Amino acid sequence: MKLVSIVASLLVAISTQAMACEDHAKNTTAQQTSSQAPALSATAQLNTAIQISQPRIRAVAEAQKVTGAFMVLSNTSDKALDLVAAASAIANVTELHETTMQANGVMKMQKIETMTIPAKGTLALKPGSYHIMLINLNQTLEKGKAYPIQLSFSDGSTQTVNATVMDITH
Ligand SMILES: [Cu+2]
Repeated sequence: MKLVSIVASLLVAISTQAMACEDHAKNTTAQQTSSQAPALSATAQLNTAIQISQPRIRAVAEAQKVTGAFMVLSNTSDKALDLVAAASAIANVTELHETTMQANGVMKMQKIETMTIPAKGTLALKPGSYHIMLINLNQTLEKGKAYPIQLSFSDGSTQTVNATVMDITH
């Protein structure tokens, strides 16, 4: 009788442990999935009116310490929103810039404080237009690799987007 009860309690102990392990495994999987989601797509983030697509950084020669980042910002809300700041650990200075054509036909780039994404509209950051300037790069950017850029918007929201380094010709 005694032996039977010992075996029975052992079995209970073993099965409890097995269940605990299974639960743990499930939790770990769930945590990994949720922590990976933002890295895969900036648009997966909740509570934001801005969706970001095609984030990219212009590949530059190692000696060049300045480059530009480009992307498309889509505003899903019915109010215009501004991009008010950008930051990245790969550059000592990150600025919002606009390139415009001067009256004399010369392209000129200047720092701007904000860029507006119209209500229910998009703003394309692209060469020869709006862009994010990464100044004093503090590391060599590897082609094909993605680097995080933090964006702050006028509604107080922020998003981190992973921009891939690639050849950008136009
Ligand atoms: Cu610039």
